[in-house]
Amino acid sequence: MSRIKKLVMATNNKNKLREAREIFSPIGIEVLSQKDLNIECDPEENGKTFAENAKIKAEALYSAIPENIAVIADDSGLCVDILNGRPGVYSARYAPDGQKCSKLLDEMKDIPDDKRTAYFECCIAFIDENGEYKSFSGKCMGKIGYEEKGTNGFGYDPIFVYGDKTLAEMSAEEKNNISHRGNALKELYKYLKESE
Ligand code: ITT
Repeated sequence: MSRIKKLVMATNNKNKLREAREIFSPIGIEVLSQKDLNIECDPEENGKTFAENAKIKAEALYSAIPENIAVIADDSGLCVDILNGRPGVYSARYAPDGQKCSKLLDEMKDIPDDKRTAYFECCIAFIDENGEYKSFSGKCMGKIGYEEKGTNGFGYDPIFVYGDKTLAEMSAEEKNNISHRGNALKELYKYLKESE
């Protein structure tokens, strides 16, 4: 069991919130949104790494909430090896939603199969109810496909191939079991259990 039963997620991305809830609700941790607390928070993400940006978001929300409640923030993105890790921390800004996958497929159109390796990375910044900060990260290794497949998930899921499927062809449970976000949140949960 975790000593933390409730936390608020510093995000404006409803898919991240949904995935965090899918992972944490069954183990007894309620994930509130900024909206649930009537807080608007969207700090400038000017860090150079996922960890820096996650910390910026977590600290901004922590200082905006009136009560002492634990906070998590997720900064994540897709890193393509042949593109030297791009779009990386710029994944959200790479193209508007709905054009991200097609733009990346276009950039990758002449890249052969063995050079299409990529990974998702997620950094979770956690600030507990006493203001103590810790960070956790997770990765998911895969490949960039040749076309968009599947309608589940969000962002780059339709072109990210893991095993023989894209993440958008997986159920929520299947994705959460192997995803960067799932792996990072599992690390956080392990810490919460150990630090009881
Ligand atoms: P917040 O900052 O408000 O949390 P955001 O969407 O701007 O939301 P990021 O700055 O962390 O979040 O950008 C991450 C982007 O990387 C996200 O918008 C997606 O395009 C992509 N991404 C992250 N996790 C993903 C996942 O599980 N599946 C597909 N794409 C993902």
